[in-house]
Amino acid sequence: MNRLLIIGPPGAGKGTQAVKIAEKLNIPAISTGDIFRKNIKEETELGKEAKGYIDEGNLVPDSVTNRMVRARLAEEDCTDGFLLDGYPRNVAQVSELDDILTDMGQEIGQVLLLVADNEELVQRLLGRAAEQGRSDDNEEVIRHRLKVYEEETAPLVAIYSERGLVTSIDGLGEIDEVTTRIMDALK
Ligand code: B4P
Repeated sequence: MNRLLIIGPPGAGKGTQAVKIAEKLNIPAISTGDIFRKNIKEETELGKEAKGYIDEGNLVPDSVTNRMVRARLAEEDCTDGFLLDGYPRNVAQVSELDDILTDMGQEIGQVLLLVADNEELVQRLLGRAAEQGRSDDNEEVIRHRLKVYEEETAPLVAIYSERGLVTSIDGLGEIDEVTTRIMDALK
């Protein structure tokens, strides 16, 4: 059963690849960032809670994020697998995801780690800023998001490596090349 996580720094291509891989595997791609952005656009209570954190490049509080992910994973389309993009993002969220999956009688199958160097990441995100104008894609906030990744999310690699779940993927090169690398790396 495909229960996959994709992790990596901002701009590594998580969202880009998650959609493509999930489509090939016929499972839902669940992006916490996308869910937050949709709620911000629709001005829901969740969106109002998340907006300030996202605009500054900080993580949204775990209480908000965990509740949202638990509800999403309980939906019927996740029964046969899912690809989680952007969650978990800190050590506390790892524990919460363990609890959620235990409650569902499931476990993580594989963790895909997308790797790219910082300057490439900044260039990609500035490129997206020019095209899409996302509120957290300006250079100051991008550099802060990279710092938050190093402090909060990078430690997850060791945790999941100890469980034998991590596969590193080179995130550089054409988008389709990276997709092929990921498909070849799936167990
Ligand atoms: P995300 O939406 O996850 O944003 P991201 O880290 O920038 O990744 P994204 O998936 O959008 O970009 P990608 O690398 O695909 O998070 C945004 C914010 O939401 C966070 O800062 C936080 O505030 C909040 N949040 C989300 N999850 C949370 C959680 N669990 N807990 C708390 N807070 C949370 O792509 C970037 C750019 O690179 C794109 O323009 C793309 O076209 C380009 N690109 C991708 N692959 C490429 C390639 N191979 N070559 C060239 N360009 C490429």
